[in-house]
Amino acid sequence: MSLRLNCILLLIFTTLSLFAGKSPNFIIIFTDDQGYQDVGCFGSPSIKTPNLDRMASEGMKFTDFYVGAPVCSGSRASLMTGCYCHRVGIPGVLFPNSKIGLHPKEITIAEVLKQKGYATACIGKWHLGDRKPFLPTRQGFDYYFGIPYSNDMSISINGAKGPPLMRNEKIIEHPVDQDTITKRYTEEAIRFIVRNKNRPFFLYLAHTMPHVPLHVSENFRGVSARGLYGDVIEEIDWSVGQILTTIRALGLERNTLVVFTSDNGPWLAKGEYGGSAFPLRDGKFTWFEGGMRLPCIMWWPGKIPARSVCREIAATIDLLPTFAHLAGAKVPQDRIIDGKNIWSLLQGKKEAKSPHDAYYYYMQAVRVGRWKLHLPGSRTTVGPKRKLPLLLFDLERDIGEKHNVADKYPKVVKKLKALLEQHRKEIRRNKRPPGRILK
Ligand SMILES: [Ca+2]
Repeated sequence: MSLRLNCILLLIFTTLSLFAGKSPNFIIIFTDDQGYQDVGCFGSPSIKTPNLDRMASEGMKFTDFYVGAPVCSGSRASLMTGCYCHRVGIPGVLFPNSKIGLHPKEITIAEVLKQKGYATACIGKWHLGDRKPFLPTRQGFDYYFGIPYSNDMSISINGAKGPPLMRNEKIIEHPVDQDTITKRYTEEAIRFIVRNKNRPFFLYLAHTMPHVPLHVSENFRGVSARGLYGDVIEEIDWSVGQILTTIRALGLERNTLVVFTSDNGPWLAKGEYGGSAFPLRDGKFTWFEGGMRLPCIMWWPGKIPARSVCREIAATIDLLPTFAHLAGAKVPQDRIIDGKNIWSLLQGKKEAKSPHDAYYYYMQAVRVGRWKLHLPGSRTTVGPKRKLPLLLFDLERDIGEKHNVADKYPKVVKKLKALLEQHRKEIRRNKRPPGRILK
């Protein structure tokens, strides 16, 4: 065949596939309390994650990827709504039976994609309210299967205590057998993908692990050099492999964007049962980098360049607008959405820059390019308890936030402080309430 004919055929093929108009599938794999270092390709010295490493080598690794809160519910509120968590009234952690939940009128990623006829499933930890009006089934998901909050939270049924397992709006097991939970989430996820292979789908797979208490199935007990925590991550890695293998086996890899990240940094007080954020400072509950910067990998063969690394600031709040853009769906226009479309970053364009001139950490710190400013009193879970002063770090030179350079750069301090004050005022002015049950 001549080169020319080849070119023409290629052109016809490309045009046809462009006009096939097939909306892409989206999968978010969201782990719980997994630290920045707890993936092989993010530098773990002892945890083996061949599937995540392969995902990164076929896709894009994000080195500066942020969540919306250093704790579970706030982080999930941000992911689901594309907003800073204080804006949607869910900054903290919700407990079982809470009368508060993500407001039913908030528009989740699932609801955005529903406009375009997506099949949607939430499998795993929800943690945005377990009372009926707050469940995933009331927030745009066709199907829910999972533990509705953290696995260390417990309810009492007929004298037995522990977290429940739910299918849609019913408790189907109590207390849930957590040893098999990662495996069962994976099986449910695969069933959902296979069932919906011929239509666009959105799968939100939010693992219960590696939040303590750690549980792992028989096949993975004792496999890791990093002890039980490593076993748990290696089972999650297996799960990622199962999902990607299913996508490939169904021939969906050129039409499916898969995002892997964690909800907040490692719970360092748990010692060997918690993760590591090295080389970042601190972990969960704090807005040091270790609390809110997480390992992130995005995968879409043919669309996201293989072996690419993005060092621009990006965040979970950006997924809603980015998915909406790719699906041809509308981002809500009647309210403020903080996230931005980062499709140009995913395409690996050299000139692509973060759409965030400033990224805000939990109303307490701000990053502008290389600079990060903490207001006085930043929370810390490591070392002696003492009130920290105003801090300025140069993250380019000091990724571990060790050297406070506030005295050296008063102009930078002034600028970042003004931005942060403005952000705090703006959020207080334009925040929306959480959902509340009166009785
Ligand atoms: Ca968490």
